[in-house]
Amino acid sequence: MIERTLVLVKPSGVARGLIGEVISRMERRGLTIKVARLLVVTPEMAARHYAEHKGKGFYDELVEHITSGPIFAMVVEGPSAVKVVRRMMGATNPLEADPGTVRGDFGLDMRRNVVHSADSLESAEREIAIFFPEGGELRT
Ligand code: FUP
Repeated sequence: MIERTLVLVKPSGVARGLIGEVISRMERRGLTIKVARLLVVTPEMAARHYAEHKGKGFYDELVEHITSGPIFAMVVEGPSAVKVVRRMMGATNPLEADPGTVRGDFGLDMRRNVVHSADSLESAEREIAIFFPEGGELRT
């Protein structure tokens, strides 16, 4: 099934110049970038995005990092895009991420794990609405 998902290059990835690397991996795989933007995440957007983690020990650091500088947000489309992209990004903890994945190739720090991608179709739509309030479709 053709799906769409949300991918973020987090401030750590943008600061390290990895936007192009992440885009290029997805393009080479055959996925399509439907819409994209560079933006600074507000504390309100961060709270919506990380609502499931509120109250956990690492929550404050998570919000601090995601709001610390520009991020690059993308809506990405392709066959089974949610699962395919998650596998390409690698395990949440870069120490466990396989080589060949973005996190496995570029990260060692859980708090600065370079990228995020939605973990289900429901999360993808919820998250797209946060970063693309106009709907995540390219407008002419
Ligand atoms: P992911 O879906 O892979 O981005 O991971 P989660 O939504 O589970 O976690 C979001 C972020 O919280 C991760 F990028 C890293 C951070 N995190 C921790 O720091 N400690 C944890 O135990 C779990 C997640």
